[in-house]
Amino acid sequence: MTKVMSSFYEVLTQGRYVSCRPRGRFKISAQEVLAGDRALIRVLNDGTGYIEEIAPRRNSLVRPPVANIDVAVIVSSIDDPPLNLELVDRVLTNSLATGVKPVLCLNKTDLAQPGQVDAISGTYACAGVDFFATVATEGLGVPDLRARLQGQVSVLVGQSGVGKSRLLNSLVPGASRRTGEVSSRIRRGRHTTRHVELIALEGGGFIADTPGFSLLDPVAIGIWELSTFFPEIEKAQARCRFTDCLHRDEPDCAVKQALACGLIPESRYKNYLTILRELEEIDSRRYQ
Ligand SMILES: Nc1nc2c(ncn2[C@@H]2O[C@H](COP(=O)(O)OP(=O)(O)OP(=O)(O)O)[C@@H](O)[C@H]2O)c(=O)[nH]1
Ligand SMILES: [Mg+2]
Ligand SMILES: [Zn+2]
Repeated sequence: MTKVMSSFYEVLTQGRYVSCRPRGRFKISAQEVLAGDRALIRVLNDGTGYIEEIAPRRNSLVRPPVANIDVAVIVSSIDDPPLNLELVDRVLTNSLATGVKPVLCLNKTDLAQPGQVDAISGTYACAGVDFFATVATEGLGVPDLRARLQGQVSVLVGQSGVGKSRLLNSLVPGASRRTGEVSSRIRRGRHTTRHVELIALEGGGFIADTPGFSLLDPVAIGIWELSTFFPEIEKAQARCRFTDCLHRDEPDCAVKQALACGLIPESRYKNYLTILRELEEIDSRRYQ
């Protein structure tokens, strides 16, 4: 399923796009289908088709409505909007908790101060996350990112204005002509939220642009589970004195020691604590 609109969906089968409408015995409605779904379709004589069955999903997102995603490309920019590593770590955590592999793309690196890109790249090397630096407007760094996404189903996520649409156009020349500009700024009041389109990548794979921000809604994560999404924290915590250490104010905390000697980046630890506090608040509200 490459595209889901309110009255029809588009299915790619054997190299051909088939427009499907709800009909037939099952009448699967647009509410039940997501871009990214794998479907069994029946093609009619006039070349259109309908869906008979949707295969079980490996994962799915609500915003944007996409299923069976391999990779979330978390796009941020050096400036305009300013870099926000707290948002990056939140989306990164939600992505991992949803079972979608995150990849970081730092865009607008033409606006970076000397050494800034290396510092951020170093921070996420500690976190074991693939990192790409790009200038979407000039195509810099785009071939490496394209190679990483080959054969995968990916979504571009990130704040409005970071350059997701420019990046998509740089990854797949001509993509905007096919999709039209999808922007949260022009989206207001129009029913485009369900309109997600997977664009075929040359050489295999698909990618979807998403307007505005996604993967930001809180995902149910247990407080003890959180550190599993921060590999550098998880690695250090084996040496904490208490096995139930949350690495806040507990004595003999190996995570705080690792932080002090630079093995854990400050921003990552700080964002871990922020997310932890939020998860605790959600928990306490649930048991009130
Ligand atoms: N300097 C610089 N500007 C860029 C770069 N990439 C994109 N821009 C500019 O940033 C602005 C926003 O880019 P978009 O691609 O529309 O941003 P978006 O993430 O799709 O935003 P939404 O659709 O609102 O979510 C545009 O004016 C782009 O030309 C870059 O690498 N460097
Ligand atoms: Mg856009
Ligand atoms: Zn600890």
